[in-house]
Amino acid sequence: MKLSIVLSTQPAQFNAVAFKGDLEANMAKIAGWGYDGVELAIRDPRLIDPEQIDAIARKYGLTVPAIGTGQAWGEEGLSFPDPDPKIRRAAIERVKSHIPVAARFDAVIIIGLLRGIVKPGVSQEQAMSWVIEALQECSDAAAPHGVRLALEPINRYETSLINNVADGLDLIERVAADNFGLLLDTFHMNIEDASIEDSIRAAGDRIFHFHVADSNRWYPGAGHIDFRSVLDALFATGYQGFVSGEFMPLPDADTAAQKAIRYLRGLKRDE
Ligand code: LER
Ligand code: MN
Repeated sequence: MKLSIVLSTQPAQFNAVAFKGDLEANMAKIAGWGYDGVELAIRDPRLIDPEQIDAIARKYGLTVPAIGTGQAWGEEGLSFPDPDPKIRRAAIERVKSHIPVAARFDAVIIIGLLRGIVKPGVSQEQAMSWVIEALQECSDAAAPHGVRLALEPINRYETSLINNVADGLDLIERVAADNFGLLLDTFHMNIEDASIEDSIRAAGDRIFHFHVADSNRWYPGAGHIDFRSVLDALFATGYQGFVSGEFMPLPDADTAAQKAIRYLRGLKRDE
């Protein structure tokens, strides 16, 4: 099992990103604890130097399996279904601007909260149709670069757009692009999906990336999700990607990261 953890390249408000601040120091620590990769949360690719990040990641033997884009929503308010066409366009262009970085790392581009919420005055149908058009445009732009996009079903308390895996699979049919799939997150599935394992089996080879946090969004092992069963179901689909830790920095980021890897590596599984 290849394990990564979310690492922010800029300061951010999102509280399940454990590591913020000095990139090299963080990568050194993360590699030292035995992680194989870092999932990079990047608000705007113009604010980072991909060559420098690549060099640091290589130095510590870390892969970059995925790029998170949600800070553009959290910090700037960009989203696909905004009633303002300028904001919708900016959200699409922001995702497209991640494509060269994603291609460099062979990383999946994550569409989490950038898919947005339904704002006042916008119908659910209109919002969904803007989301679908945006995802089609971004998937089409990414395809020639061999880059894949992964939409993350997110629980109802954060958005009313695509909450569970069934919604995600319906969206995949409507977007109809081979390089468009899903990022499944155990925290959200624990809230929204009747059976995490059944949802994983239903998503099958459309699972492009995977987030782990326990039921309380603490590190795996701190809540009541049965990770042994969940990970067995995930790898039974033929999943070859990373299992990426995205959990609260509690009791502190370093302790959470170390407890997570110790727990996940210690599970007796079929793999
Ligand atoms: C991001 O990966 C995520 O899981 C969401 O909860 C962001 O709000
Ligand atoms: Mn997530």
